[in-house]
Amino acid sequence: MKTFLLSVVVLAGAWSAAIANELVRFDLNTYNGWDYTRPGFVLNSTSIGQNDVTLYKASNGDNYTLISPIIDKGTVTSLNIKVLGYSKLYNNPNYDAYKGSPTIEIIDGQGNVLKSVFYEFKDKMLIRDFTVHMSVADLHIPSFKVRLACWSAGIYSALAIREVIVDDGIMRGDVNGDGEVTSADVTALYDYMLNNDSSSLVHGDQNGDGQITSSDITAVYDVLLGT
Ligand SMILES: [Ca+2]
Ligand SMILES: [Ca+2]
Repeated sequence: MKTFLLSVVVLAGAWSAAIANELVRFDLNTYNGWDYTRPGFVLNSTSIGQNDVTLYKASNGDNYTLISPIIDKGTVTSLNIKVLGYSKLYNNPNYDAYKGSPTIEIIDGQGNVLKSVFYEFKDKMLIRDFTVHMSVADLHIPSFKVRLACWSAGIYSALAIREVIVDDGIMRGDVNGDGEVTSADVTALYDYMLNNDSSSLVHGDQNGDGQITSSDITAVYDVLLGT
């Protein structure tokens, strides 16, 4: 095993782009199961590409929101939610970027809000993209959805959603949580499994099966070796 570890050290220097486990996505090609709560509207590549998936309060009072499919992939302790959106371009004095500021919510199957983050636009820039990182801890429910809304937006202040990516916020292979994947991450698992030393163990369950076993060491090697 020592020989293998040494070879990993060499490979680790060439390794660069770790990714987290993607849980759900919304974009031009992936929108099945997403619910845009605007009556009669058809979600498709054209409507998304034309920035027609807008979040606002309609004249009848309905809030048009975008809701993800149910996410049910085991206990989630952290989330990254990236949203690419555009403020709608209105040449109108009633335009108010603040009202078009998005709210991202974690909701349960009944629509109850479990976590919420408000991303406030502080200026009147009309077109922008933005990223929200949302951390969710101890979410002891079997499943959840992500809801995007602009609760105070109206017809002159809508926000269009173009892309949403939700991942588990855990870099694959980064057991000790230092932002890199190196042999130290393998060592951290060995320290825990052989010596019950959890001092470097931040994300031990790499394969998401709820246990820390040799399979998690294999998962780290898979990242290190690029397989
Ligand atoms: Ca690491
Ligand atoms: Ca595991």
